[in-house]
Amino acid sequence: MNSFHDKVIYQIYPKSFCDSNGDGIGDINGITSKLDYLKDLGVDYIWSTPFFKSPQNDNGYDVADYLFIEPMFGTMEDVDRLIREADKRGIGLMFDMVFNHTSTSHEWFQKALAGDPKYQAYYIFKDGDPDTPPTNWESKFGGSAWEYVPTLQKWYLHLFDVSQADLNWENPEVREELKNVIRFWKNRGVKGFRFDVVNLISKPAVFEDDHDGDGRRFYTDGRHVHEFLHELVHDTGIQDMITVGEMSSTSLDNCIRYSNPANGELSMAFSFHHLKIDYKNGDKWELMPPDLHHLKDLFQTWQVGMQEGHGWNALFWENHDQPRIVSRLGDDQHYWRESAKMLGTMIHLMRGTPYVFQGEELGMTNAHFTSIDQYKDVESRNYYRILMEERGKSKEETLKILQERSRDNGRTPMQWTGEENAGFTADAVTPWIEVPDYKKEANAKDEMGDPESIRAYYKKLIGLRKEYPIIADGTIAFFDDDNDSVMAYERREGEQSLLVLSNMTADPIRAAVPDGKAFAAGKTLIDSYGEGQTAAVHEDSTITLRPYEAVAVLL
Ligand code: TEU
Ligand code: CA
Repeated sequence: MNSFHDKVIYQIYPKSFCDSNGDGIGDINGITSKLDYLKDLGVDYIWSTPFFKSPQNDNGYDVADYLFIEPMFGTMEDVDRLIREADKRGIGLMFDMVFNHTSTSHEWFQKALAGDPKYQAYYIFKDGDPDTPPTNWESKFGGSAWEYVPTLQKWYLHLFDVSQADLNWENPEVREELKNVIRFWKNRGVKGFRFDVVNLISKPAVFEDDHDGDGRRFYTDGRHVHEFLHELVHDTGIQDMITVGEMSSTSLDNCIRYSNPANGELSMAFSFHHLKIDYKNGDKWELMPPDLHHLKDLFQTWQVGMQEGHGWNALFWENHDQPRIVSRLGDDQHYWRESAKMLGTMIHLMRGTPYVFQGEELGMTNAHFTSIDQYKDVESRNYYRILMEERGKSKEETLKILQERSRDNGRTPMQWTGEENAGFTADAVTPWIEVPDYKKEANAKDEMGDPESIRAYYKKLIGLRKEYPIIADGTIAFFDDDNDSVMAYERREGEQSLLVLSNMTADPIRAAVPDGKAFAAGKTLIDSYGEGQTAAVHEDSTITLRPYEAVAVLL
């Protein structure tokens, strides 16, 4: 198996990246037109979220045909050209395989609805009476996870939207169909794959009510998931390609198994525990300030645990489902640049492969929308109703929650310029989702010309990983455990040591370093306050970090 330790991946949400033909919707030719920008940033792969045929109820995660390009995004020729042009620049394309479910508009589901037993066996249909769903499981987007089909007198399972029917992976014919999808794209020159919620594919033998939760414990990291993944990877011959699985509510042990090269499953895994540290009682829709102690604890557990188990982490703060990190863990008003740079440093110098989500490298912020009409996301719109009607929140509270938690925070148009439509689409066009009024200075044009910009800093971080093998391959250990304000870790390779300290707060903080003298004599690789800015070491082997300062020193 290949290792991807020195690679950096850039995630594109095509709908919001660049509109090449003035219909207000980003498209494939838009991506192709920005390849030089990505080449300059220094990334190795692009992971694009799905642009396959889809009714777009969940912006493409409801796939109606895995082998056909949704016309609003372009054509197969456009995709071929994108792959070719990226390849010329040394950039590989990773496609997003949504294999846990299909759109209910998919031909397979339509045949199932028409009564064809072969295709009914592709999905999870259960007999039952119209008033009682087979189990009490809840959809991740709110409401029951089951939908009744009166003509069939059967229920089907949908862990996500009602238009996203779960596939039955226990059926070998389904697995063969999905392998053919991989083979098709591999033959067209795709260099890697991201697998959507792939730890949910194996459902239990018996479906029962969950009296303690929403049902996830019965299908998360399910009974055959490792077998199924191994088979998929093996039979399609993608062992040496870069692959990443999105793992929902997963465990460390399972992620080790998913990503340990000896198992022949995936190159790495996304887990989300570190992005729930501001969920009150684990509930996304209840606000709480971030628990930094918990964040430290989680990184330590996962970084060290994956290392011990020979697993490999995907490192990330953002994606198209998450709010913007500078608004979430930083301060997008008073310490916009400092906190964005600090957060980038913390992640990029850890053990794992970093992902940059479009606009993160510019310090793009949350949308700060104030009306429900501005939101487009199915989950946000469902919860707008649920929070008010079922959970008794006021309209003001609900809008405040969406401002913090909506997936649309990460889906506003990529800010190419500081102008009206942010250079995302032509001036006279209305983009499918609004460009926020909030931080117009977070834009590629202005930042490209500024050596102190967040973008220049991200470019430097990406370059460091390639220049210093200790970042790609060094071991990791954490120190200064008792200081909740500072994330402090050491990477080590042979005689070399790299110390990375990040102040996660708006207050100046004293942080301990293992050896003051050595630290003072070390070489600063990067500092969020700029070159030559690293603070002096005090007598007691501590340094003072300024608000949101991060520093990496090589000893
Ligand atoms: O997301 C899976 C997922 O469970 C979450 O990130 C989800 O959006 C969040 O927990 C809801 O609070 C993946 C895709 O990234 C997402 O865009 C899709 O909507 C989802 O799968 C279904 O395909
Ligand atoms: Ca377009």
